[in-house]
Amino acid sequence: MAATRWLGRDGRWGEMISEIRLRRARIDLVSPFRTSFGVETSRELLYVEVSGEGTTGWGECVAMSEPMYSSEYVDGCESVLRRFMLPLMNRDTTAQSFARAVSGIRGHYMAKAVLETALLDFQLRRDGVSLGTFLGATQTRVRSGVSVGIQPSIDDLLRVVQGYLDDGYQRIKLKIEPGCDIEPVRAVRTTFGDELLLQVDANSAYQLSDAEHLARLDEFDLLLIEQPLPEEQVASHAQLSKVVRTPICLDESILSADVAREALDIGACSIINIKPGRVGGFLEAKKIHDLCYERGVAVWCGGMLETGIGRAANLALAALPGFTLPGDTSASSRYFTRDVTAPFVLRDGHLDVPTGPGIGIDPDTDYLDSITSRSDKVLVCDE
Ligand code: OSB
Ligand code: MG
Repeated sequence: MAATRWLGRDGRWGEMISEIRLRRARIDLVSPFRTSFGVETSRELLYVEVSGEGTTGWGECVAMSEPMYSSEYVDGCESVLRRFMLPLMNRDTTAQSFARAVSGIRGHYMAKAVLETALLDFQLRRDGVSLGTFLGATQTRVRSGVSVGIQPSIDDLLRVVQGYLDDGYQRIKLKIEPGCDIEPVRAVRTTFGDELLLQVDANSAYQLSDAEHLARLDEFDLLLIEQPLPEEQVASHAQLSKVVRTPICLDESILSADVAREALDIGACSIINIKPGRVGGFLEAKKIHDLCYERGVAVWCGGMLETGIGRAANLALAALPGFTLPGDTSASSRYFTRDVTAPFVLRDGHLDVPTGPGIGIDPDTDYLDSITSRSDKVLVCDE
């Protein structure tokens, strides 16, 4: 094939995109993950691969199979990508120009994020720059926390938490829901002591009328309570924060840097969970980080049960200076018996930030192919 090179805005020659693929796969989780919105036993996967001139950039979609965490779901992401986003692409589309091109499409953050990330990985690999360097990372490794699903009994919970502490996790997050909140938190705090960094995540399961109940969590000295109320009820979180002393952290509600600014301005939260997939990609995630850093608001990197592709990218973000709290950036073994990349391994309670070009890691294609249900070429540019 003829060499397809283009002169970029920056005056440098770069490779053009010759092919984009959408890959669908599924991977089993090592144990069921129960939250207030459902139980996951496996992860439906959608990867975007952007290729040209022997380089491939990867993106992993964070949407789940059902619209229970948020309105997005993986089949919906694939649909909106095919119908409305991929048609906006050219051979020389960059992550930045893509972000501008899709700014008129409402919502669909997770769909935007997966393609934007694949584009960013493609161009950074081409340029030999790591995602961490591009974003402004200042840390070479990040502290790891772990998100613990709702367990059948308190005994089970204590056993699971003990196992994670033995692994070296530096912070425990307990999923909670009405009827399964005060007592499990009390049991973990009592068993593991006051030094344990402990927080909870309700995934929008409560109402503002539960404020007095949630205030009962104050005695356990939690780092934060994550997304207690529905996504749309940002202002109610500001009300809640007048009753509950535990810091409120928003996850689902924070869909952009603009929402983050408004939420902070009205006192709806004092901490933000940044998930690139939830906000449309790493460019927006970086804006949220910068806003919070400027204001002295702590942030941490959330997770969506990502495989190694998504995890590598999250680690680059989590290495920015404002990420002062341990994230849900756990080791591969917390999720899968075999990851699609070389496994991310906990060392001394940390994960290393990849340093290679782009996201800094490649999938094991044989293994990935073995869990792939289909891989469709969706854009081919022939010279
Ligand atoms: O709310 O943070 C959440 C997983 C899937 C969807 C939403 C959430 C989570 C987690 C696990 O809490 C985070 C992880 O370990 O990847
Ligand atoms: Mg959450």
